[in-house]
Amino acid sequence: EDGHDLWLRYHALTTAPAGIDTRQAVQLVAGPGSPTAKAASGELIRGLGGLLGKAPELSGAVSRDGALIVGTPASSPVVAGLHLDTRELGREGYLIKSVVVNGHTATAIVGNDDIGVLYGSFRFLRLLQTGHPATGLDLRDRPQVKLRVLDHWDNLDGSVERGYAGASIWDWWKLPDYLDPRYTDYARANASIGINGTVLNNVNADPLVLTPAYLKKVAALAGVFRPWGIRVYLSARFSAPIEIGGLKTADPLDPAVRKWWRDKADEIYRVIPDFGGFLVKANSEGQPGPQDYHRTHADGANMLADALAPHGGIVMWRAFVYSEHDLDDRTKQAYNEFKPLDGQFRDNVLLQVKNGPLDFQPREPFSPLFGAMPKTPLMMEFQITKEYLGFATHLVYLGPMWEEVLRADTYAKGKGSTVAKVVDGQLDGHALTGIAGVANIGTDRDWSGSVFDQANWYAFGRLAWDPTQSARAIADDWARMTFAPDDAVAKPIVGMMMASREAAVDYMTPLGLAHLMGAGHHYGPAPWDDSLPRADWNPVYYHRADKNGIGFDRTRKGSDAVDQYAPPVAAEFNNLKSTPDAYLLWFHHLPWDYRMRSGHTLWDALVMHYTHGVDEVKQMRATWATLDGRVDAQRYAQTAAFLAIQQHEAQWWRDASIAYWQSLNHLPLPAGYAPPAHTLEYYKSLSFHYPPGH
Ligand code: BDP
Repeated sequence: EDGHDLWLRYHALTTAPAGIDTRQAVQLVAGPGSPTAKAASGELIRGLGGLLGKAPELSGAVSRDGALIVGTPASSPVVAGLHLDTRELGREGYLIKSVVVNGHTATAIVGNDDIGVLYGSFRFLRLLQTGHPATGLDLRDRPQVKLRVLDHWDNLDGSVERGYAGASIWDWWKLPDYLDPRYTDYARANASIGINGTVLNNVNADPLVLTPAYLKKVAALAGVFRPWGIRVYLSARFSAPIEIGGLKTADPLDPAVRKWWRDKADEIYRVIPDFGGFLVKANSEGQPGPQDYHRTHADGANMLADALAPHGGIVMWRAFVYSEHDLDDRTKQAYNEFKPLDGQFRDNVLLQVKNGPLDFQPREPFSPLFGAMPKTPLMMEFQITKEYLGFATHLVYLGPMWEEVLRADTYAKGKGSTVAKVVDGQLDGHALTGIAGVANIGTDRDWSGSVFDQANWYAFGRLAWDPTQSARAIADDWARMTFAPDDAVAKPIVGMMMASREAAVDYMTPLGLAHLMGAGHHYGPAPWDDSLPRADWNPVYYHRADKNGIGFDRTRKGSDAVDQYAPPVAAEFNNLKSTPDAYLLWFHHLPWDYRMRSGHTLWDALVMHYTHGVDEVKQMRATWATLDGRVDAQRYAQTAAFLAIQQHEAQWWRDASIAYWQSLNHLPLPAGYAPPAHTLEYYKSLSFHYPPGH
């Protein structure tokens, strides 16, 4: 097995699920219906065929026990005859219920629309894949978030920015004439976890994607994705009116520019009637934007929103903005820029905010924008691709990180104002809501660069559907579907996954440290680096370490980033005593001999955390070794080899970091802790010319 089948392997179950008689084919009562309805029954035929060893038989009525009744009340008389209450399912929701029809037991998979039925079909298959019986079922589910979107940082030349899983899966050269079967598999995999949108191109956008030749290619992909409930979106380059429109300006208040975008939107919708809208990175890291014309981000977003509105399209405007001219703490800049604009955006604009105020680090506190802009729908942006978390080889399950952010309490409207409630619209009453994940998908056979990186794609979809789900429960489903529905296999795997993120935080950036990786490619440790032209691109800017201490003072005595949070959160982080250890050096600059709650000095505690991170990876390797023979040889070997790389690199992170801090503080290591294997000069001398994804 090379991992290509993801969590949709449908290998034969060793014990038949209760309620299904595997001696005969399951009756599948489903109408022919729309392409989406066909996708649903097709998946059930494929899935049950694999799991039960016998494909179901299409049938007009239930005449045997164990049948499946699939459809909407509007399209299926059999479903309508069940008189189920589907009102609360809304759009895209479904119910799965054990019923009795014509004296026979059956399972109904019902939605108000075909896409709900498709999601319900995948859910039913998941139940069987994870070892649940097909009896006594009575569940209802619907997405808590409207837009559940993957952001591909794919370039038109086939490369992927921060991609560690091969090239872009979009074969622009052969599109629109050749539709690679992978496009359908991609859509199936996404539909199976409820993802309903995809931004095809990099936020550092090439305007060419908006030209007629490319729009035809985009339309071809949209056609493949449509039956699976997935809409396409494009990253729009703000200066496109100049670059491909021949205008002299891209000023959002200029009538000719506004007309250009309206015409462009009309043109797009002529070829892609259900086009989703635009994602925009503007005035960030050299990208053009409205500020080039002394206009605000709201002026820019609203212009595009006005062009898309007649067609029902939306704008996802990114808040990842910081400026080389702004001397304020970099982590404060997005809030400084956007908070004053609350209430100024059109109804079809979402602000897409990274989970933390800096940039997808192994750990950051939640972005203070969550809860601070009640009049604007804030869309969460997570990074699935592991740019800062060891690329494809390190086993780091991101579920716990995302859960930590979603469950964080903003206190915006008192206790219980979690980030999840901001994002799903509950807190401020928004109907337009969204979550985006920067995709980790490429042309590698296993899609994501490693088997375990598939779990991050999977968990993203599940959390986007319902941000209150547990990362552990999701890992458990994934492990059972991906490997085997067997405790002896799933439990150790879930254990490894659940420990993995904290391990990475510990060996890379413990106790609230951040942004200490190598310049540009972001591979490996370089806390000493001070070589980049912008101060806030350099690790030394973030750790502020010298012979006396370490950490970034963001309290009221320092940059006062704490006051961007609601008062109870600000008070918690401003006070050294109440700041959790996990965020200690994010908010405080402390002497090396500061006494931690544990009684250790800060320096000793740092060394212990680094070492613990490495030890956890050793433990993960040992756990994995016990699965030799219990999981297939190919995926076993890949994971074993990658864990060896991870252990080596965790050691490198630990040793290089400790060597550097010691060159500043000259302190001895706590008793029993091994010194770095090499000199600081050795770690500094390492260089990497062609790392992936840069
Ligand atoms: C940074 C990445 C860079 C992206 C940027 C972004 O290093 O490649 O372009 O985020 O999100 O983390 O725009």
